[in-house]
Amino acid sequence: MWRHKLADLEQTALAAIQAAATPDALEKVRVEILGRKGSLAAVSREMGKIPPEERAAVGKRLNAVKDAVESALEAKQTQFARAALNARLDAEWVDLTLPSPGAPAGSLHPVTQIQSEIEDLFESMGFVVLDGPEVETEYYNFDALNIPPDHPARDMQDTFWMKDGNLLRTHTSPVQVRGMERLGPPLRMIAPGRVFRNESVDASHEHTFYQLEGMMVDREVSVAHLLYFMKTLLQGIFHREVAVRLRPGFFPFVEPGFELDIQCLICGGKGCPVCKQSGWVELLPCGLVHPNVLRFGGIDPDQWNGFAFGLGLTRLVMMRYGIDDIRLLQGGDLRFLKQF
Ligand code: FA5
Repeated sequence: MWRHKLADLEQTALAAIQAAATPDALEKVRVEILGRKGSLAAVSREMGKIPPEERAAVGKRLNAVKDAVESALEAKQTQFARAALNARLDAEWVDLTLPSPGAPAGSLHPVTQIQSEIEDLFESMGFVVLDGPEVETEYYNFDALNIPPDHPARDMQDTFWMKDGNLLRTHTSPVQVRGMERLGPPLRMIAPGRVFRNESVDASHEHTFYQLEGMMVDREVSVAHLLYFMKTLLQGIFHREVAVRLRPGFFPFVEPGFELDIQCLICGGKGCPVCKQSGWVELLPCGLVHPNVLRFGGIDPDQWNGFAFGLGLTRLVMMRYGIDDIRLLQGGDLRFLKQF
């Protein structure tokens, strides 16, 4: 009778273990069989009722059932653990043979892009591209441009002075003089670059911004030549007619001097913070090179003359892309820069 009871118990227990579908269900089965109030414990408690001559055999059989149940439980637990591990490995699976996504690509800053376009345009018209130092001498930034010490024009451009008497160039015009010295007449040059002014910053003024200087020296250069190149420049950048106005402008290094303004493309001329509500943006001051400047460059003004211009490159970029605050351009915000 005990033999049958234990055989039934073993069979039921092993079937329940096999049927357990989850680790929780298996644990429940384990407690039902092996727990303190489980079916095997119930049999143990009844050992006293077994005739003494059968007790040893039943005890042995009971232990065998217990061992069989424990190894079935262990096998099932291992099976669950393996399945869980496989599921995790499946979820974390990576294909090591896939090509890597690569480093994120950067892009050229809009000022650099437009600078390159203007360089291409002027190179196609026989101009060379020159570079000049950002830390400049007083001589090249002012004196050689016909702005002697104590000249009120020095106050037009608030200057960052260095302790040694040099300065951060306030415009790209010093490259005119360096260019004349280097190339001699006749010459056609442009000089893009960074310039610095000690002035308060607002929607259209930065302390650090970009200009692009241009100069042509030849025989009998006239205002008509100047206007032709300025028109070609604006057409090349905007690819459409933009309203411009020319007014007299004073710069000691040109005579006559002009301010070439373009109608504000942010507000269409209605007035906004960028154009200071005037509808016009100062973009392209220019003029015929002053004879004194030619002399400083080692060129005889009786034989040669020329024109020069100083394009506000950063402002041009604002007009071209409709950027309504100059501070965005050097703010370092990649979300902004990624749009170009
Ligand atoms: C000059 O710097 C002269 N060197 C230009 C020149 C060259 C005249 C050759 C004649 C012949 P101005 O200070 O106006 O001029 O500056 C030139 C342009 O730079 C301005 O028209 C404007 O577009 C831009 N600019 C001036 N100040 C700032 C600023 N703080 N932030 C951004 N752009 C500026």
